[in-house]
Amino acid sequence: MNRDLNSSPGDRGRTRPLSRSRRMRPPPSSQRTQVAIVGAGPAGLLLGLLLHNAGIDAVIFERRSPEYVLGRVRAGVLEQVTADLLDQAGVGERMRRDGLVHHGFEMLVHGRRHRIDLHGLTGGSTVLVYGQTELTRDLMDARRAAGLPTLYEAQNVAVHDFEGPHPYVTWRQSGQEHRLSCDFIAGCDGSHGVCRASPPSGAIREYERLYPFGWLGLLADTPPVSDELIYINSERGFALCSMRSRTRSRFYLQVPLTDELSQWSDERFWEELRRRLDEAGRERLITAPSLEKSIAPLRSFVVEPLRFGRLFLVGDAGHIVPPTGAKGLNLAATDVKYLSDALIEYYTEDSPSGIDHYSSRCLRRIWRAERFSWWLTRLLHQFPDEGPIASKLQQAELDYLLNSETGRRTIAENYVGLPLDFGET
Ligand code: RFL
Ligand code: PHB
Repeated sequence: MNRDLNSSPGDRGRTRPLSRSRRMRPPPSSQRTQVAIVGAGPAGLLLGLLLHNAGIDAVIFERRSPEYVLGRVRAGVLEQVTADLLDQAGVGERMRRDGLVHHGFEMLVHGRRHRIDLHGLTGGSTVLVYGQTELTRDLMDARRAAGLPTLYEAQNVAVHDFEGPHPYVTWRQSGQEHRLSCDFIAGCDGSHGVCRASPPSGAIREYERLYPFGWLGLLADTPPVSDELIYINSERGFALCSMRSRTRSRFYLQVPLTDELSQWSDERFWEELRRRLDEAGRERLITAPSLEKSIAPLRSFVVEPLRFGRLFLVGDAGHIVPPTGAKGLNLAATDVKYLSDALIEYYTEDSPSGIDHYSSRCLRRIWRAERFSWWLTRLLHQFPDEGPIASKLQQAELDYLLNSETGRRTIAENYVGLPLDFGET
């Protein structure tokens, strides 16, 4: 066991606070904290709050403004494990009030609808439809209310000496260079962050698959076309009808990677969606001006390991899934759970066991979700480069799965997500 976390016994006394004065939250000007968190997306904000609730200090560095962070439209579906974690962090009130509990979803395959009864097939599990933007706002509000330090618009954030006992973070703000010493660094800075790029080359292994298409998303104030989400496999390509509330909808279309946003007027989007929907969907579709429109490429990506001495990679910084399985934010939340438990164990029980197991515990769950997201992406999208046989094989697999209770249960079990502890290998 790596008890010393790369420090000498003499160092450990200095880097392991636990005296009463050290555990009080220092003002940012003291230039020292226990955990430096890079990135104020959902992973960084949730980690900061769980640590604060356990009496552990953290400072968050974010390169964007709060408005910019809240302007990104992303995830919409929360697993029960994620929703429970938000309750545990004390930010679940609005989510429980405004979130929509979904007992199932529909799959529209070549004009025929099939329902995946999540609740019935999994012995009572459901998912919660609640936008990532709202969840981020709840976390930001809780952080502000508790007076916790978040440095927005921090430039040139860099992480240093995390392989040794005295890591530190440097950044630039208002034209000045700053430095903050810490015990640990949590890299919650997403897929283009600085933390994943910081370990020496050779220390990190990357696994990647790119898909030959992207998702064009559109948000509009219009009622959902169905009470539940509809995942659509049509000859014209994948589409998804999702929602944020009873009056706000989110739609996605599979588009070629070469497409530009400027090619997609609202009119063209609605027309294409209509063509991929069935008659019942077309009848209920009410179009409205887009509030947001964006194209996201699809990617499966994992790095191993997720820990380098005193630096941890968390959420999208360590792994990306194609959004088809709605797993990205949920995985980020469970990484945070494993890391916060590990750090709390370290500070309160003087045990590095959770820290030592962080990477392997997360990776096992991550690979399960990567597999499901890859598989569902393959099942539901068109892959024109693979020829007509690929589409025939895909249809046969869907025919088999959707007409078998075992097949539908496989989809349902993966969609609602694994429990936090899912047994031995
Ligand atoms: P984020 O949200 O990207 O936040 C990282 C933050 O780090 C900041 N940052 C830096 N800060 C300081 N210095 C630097 N050098 C920095 N570099 C970056 C960034 O500005 C940012 O604020 O990562 P996090 O917190 O790990 O959260 C991950 C989730 O955002 C992501 O996995 C989900 O949105 C994925 N996802 C979905 N996940 C689900 O669980 N359910 C869904 O239904 C779902 N739908 C989706 C999705 C992602 C999508 N896109 C856009 C790929 C739908 C879509 C279309
Ligand atoms: C969304 O509402 O943004 C959403 C829902 C389900 C997915 C992906 C995205 O699988």
